[in-house]
Amino acid sequence: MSLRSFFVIAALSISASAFAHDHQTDRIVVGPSFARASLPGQNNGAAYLSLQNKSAATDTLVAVSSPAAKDVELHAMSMQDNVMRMRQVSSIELAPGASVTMQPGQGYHLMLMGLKTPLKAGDKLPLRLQFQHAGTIEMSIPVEDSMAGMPMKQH
Ligand SMILES: [Cu+2]
Repeated sequence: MSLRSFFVIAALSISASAFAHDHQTDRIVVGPSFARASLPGQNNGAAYLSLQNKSAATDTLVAVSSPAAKDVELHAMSMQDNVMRMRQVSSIELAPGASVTMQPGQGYHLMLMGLKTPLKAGDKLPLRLQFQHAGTIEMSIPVEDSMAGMPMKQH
C-alpha cells in the first residue's frame, strides 16, 4: 500500500466515525436535515429534520434545544378553517421502523424561538435532540437559504 492511499483511508475512517458519533445512535438515524436562513426582522426560525427509528420499539422525540435559540418548539402544520396554521406539539412519536421527514409547508418542523443571532446560509446550527429511549443526540445541521426545501426549488 502506498503512503498516499494510507492517508486517504485514515481520513475516511475518521470522518465516518465522526458522523456516527454526531448523527445517530443504534436506535435513531438522522438523515439530511437543514435550517432555513432567517428572514430580515424575524427572530424566530425553522429547521427540518429527517429521523428514522431503527429500533424494534416505539421511540419519541420529546425535546429539542439549541445554544443558538432561547427555545426550540416542535410544531405541526394543520388546516383550520381553510387556513394553514402551525401549532405546538409536545412530542413526535416514531413507530418501529418509521421515519419522519420534515419539510417546509407541511407536517412537522422545529421552531427556533428567540434566535440569538440571525441564521445565515452557510452557518451550522447546533441542535440537541432528546429521545425517550435513544437518549440525547447532538449534531449540527447546515443553514440553507430561505427557499431551501420548497417544492419549486431550482438550482
Ligand atoms: Cu412553527
